[in-house]
Amino acid sequence: MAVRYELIKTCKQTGARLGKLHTPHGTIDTPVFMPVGTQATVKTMSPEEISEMGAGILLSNTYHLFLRPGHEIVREAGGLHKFMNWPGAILTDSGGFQVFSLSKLRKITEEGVSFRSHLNGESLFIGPEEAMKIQNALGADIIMAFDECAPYPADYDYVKQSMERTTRWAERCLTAHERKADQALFGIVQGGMYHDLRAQSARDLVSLDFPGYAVGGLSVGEPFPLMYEVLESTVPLLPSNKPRYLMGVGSPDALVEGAIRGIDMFDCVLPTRIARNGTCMTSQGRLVIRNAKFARDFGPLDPECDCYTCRNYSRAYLRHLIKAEETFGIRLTTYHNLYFLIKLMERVRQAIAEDRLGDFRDQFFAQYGLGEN
Ligand code: PRF
Ligand code: ZN
Repeated sequence: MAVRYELIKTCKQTGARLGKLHTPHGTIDTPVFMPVGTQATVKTMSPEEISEMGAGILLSNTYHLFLRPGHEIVREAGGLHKFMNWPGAILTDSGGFQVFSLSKLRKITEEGVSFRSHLNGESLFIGPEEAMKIQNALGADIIMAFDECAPYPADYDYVKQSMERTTRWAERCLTAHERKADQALFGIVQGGMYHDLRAQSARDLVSLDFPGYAVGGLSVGEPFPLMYEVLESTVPLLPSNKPRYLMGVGSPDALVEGAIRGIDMFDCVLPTRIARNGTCMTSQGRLVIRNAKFARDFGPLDPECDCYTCRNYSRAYLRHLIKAEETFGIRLTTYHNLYFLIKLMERVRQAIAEDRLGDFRDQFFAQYGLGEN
């Protein structure tokens, strides 16, 4: 078994799970936030920095690495871990989602998705078999089934067809996956915002017996309360002895609310993306460092944070670097945002261990604020 989930305990106040994810590249404490390294790098960060901030698992993308440099080159390099010099665990997304958000002229059929590369317009195709072949070559510890993430909003019949096809694709992925001994293939529950479709998707995928399950198709523009409702109806249908991964979710409030609803793993480009335009997650909520009011603020970015950035640099200096478009500024805000989410999850795990995640949520939101943060 490539990946084994060990449930340590559930929080008596909320039902959140404290666990361990044992992988061929280390054991990860869960709930966990996974930084995103789309192109086999977490933008502007070295693997040493990522590891120093406490991350043990990264996410990378099949779609991007297939287009460039090509999965055969990564295989020749000895796999993704070696290629990018990352000793920890890696999860690769299947390409199903990225092909819809990035490529041009895509066409979905029962076979898979035909599309044109967003880099050079080349006509390409990825179906379940190709997604497995690419991910087998990349060699991540956890690989994802090829799915379709329905847009929001979408009508019932569209979402039903798409969800049922995603299940058929999941079966084809299981058949095509050639490295079951050292790569765990996770199934992805779809079904949009429709509870009965989510339930059908969960039941069908659970009967296929994947080593882990993701909840896909959320955080696609729906209001947060609706996402939480879908989680409440979906997560209880997943087996409690396997990990559960909420795809593409990374705002602090959704991480805490997701953990409370039984999610073990999260990923999102949010912390790294907003860092690059100078938006920082702090204990007091989001802070836009470009703001004129920080021009003479010589205090730390977040007084409650003890990351490298907050220990050594002022808001005024960070504002200057970001406004001057200096790479070092982006490195510092990226480091802080990732550190903030990684430490948040550490606090979430501690609160679960002490059966007080409900209290922690209330305290956290009283300071951080609510909303699309
Ligand atoms: N499917 C896949 N990757 C994803 C998603 C999905 O539904 C999402 C949805 N927020 C993010 N990343 N394969
Ligand atoms: Zn900091």
